[in-house]
Amino acid sequence: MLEQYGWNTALQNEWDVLKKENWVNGRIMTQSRDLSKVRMEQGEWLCSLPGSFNYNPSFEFPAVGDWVAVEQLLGEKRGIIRHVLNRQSLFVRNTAGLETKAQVIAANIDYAFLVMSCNDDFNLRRLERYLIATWDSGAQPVIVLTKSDLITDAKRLELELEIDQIAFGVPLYFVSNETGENIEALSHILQPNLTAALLGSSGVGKSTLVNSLLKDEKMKVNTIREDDSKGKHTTTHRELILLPEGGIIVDTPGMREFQLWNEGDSTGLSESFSDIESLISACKFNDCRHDTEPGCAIKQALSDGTLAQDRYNSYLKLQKELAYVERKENEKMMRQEKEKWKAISKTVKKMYKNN
Ligand SMILES: Nc1nc2c(ncn2[C@@H]2O[C@H](COP(=O)(O)OP(=O)(O)OP(=O)(O)O)[C@@H](O)[C@H]2O)c(=O)[nH]1
Ligand SMILES: [Mg+2]
Ligand SMILES: [Zn+2]
Repeated sequence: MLEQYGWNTALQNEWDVLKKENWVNGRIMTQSRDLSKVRMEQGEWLCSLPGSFNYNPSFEFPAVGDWVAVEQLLGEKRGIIRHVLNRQSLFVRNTAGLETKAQVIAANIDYAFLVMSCNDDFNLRRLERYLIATWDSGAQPVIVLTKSDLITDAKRLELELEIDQIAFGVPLYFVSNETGENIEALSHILQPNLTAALLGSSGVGKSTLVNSLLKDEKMKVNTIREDDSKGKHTTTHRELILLPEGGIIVDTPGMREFQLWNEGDSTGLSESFSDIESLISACKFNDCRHDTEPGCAIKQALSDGTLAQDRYNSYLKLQKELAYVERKENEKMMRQEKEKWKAISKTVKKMYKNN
């Protein structure tokens, strides 16, 4: 029964070692500050989080899609989340603001459906960001362009060509909740027991897409028909939903800004920009700064037009952004380490004084 929700042998093996008396396994369906709805074998339970989870950064904080161990309250259909099982993938962003802070969007997803609408919302540079985050998450990206009913064939071709320049080999679907285009194809990707998360800006039609896949009006959608509703969020929390054909989908509130997260192990940039990375390896000098050096493959590609200036600029910008987050994280760690040693040396000094 939990297999329906994605439970597998790897999780079972981990669970066999981990489980204690009164502990029950389940998957987080929705998550608010300190309450989660968790799907157990026996149904849906409302579970709370002990104070020990309330710390920053919030990586360890249980998220939608997580498999957790719940300590059952004696004889009741509720409990306390005690442990998060190993995550098979994790989609994270950096919360907007001055401070860098990781925010987990969804855990254990097989596919990241990167949703943009064909009209107002479409932005190639944003798509690059989402792709990097997806490669780093461990999930497979699928590009979903919604509202295909609103564009001409010429516009469609143009979008296809643009995307082909930055997302080689990533599956791309033009989708319409109006005409039903490619809804069937998406539900085909979502084989039983596999999980996909819908990721994108507000108003692009994520919840409407869930309804199309459900063949039901379960999700609340924006009823005001503007091009793309900006700044108005209809969906307010992340939710995991079981589809009739067996797949699992996570609806999320639209993200206004999408900044990248990096713990120093990001390979998403190299994966997303393999075109640029292979040019760099063709530069004559290993330490080429692609500035005035002779035999620079980047400069050559920029001048003959095989590499678009916009794409190169984007690469440099994202590289800087990732380096910035990593530096901030290192600083934070060093500060914490320093505080720890300060506390230890204080205790030791006290001990000497007392002797
Ligand atoms: N023309 C057209 N309109 C659509 C399509 N899909 C959704 N819409 C409309 O777009 C608007 C926003 O749809 P939602 O599903 O609420 O968007 P969302 O991405 O879930 O937005 P948030 O929950 O705020 O993140 C609604 O008015 C939908 O009716 C489509 O395929 N074609
Ligand atoms: Mg929504
Ligand atoms: Zn160079």
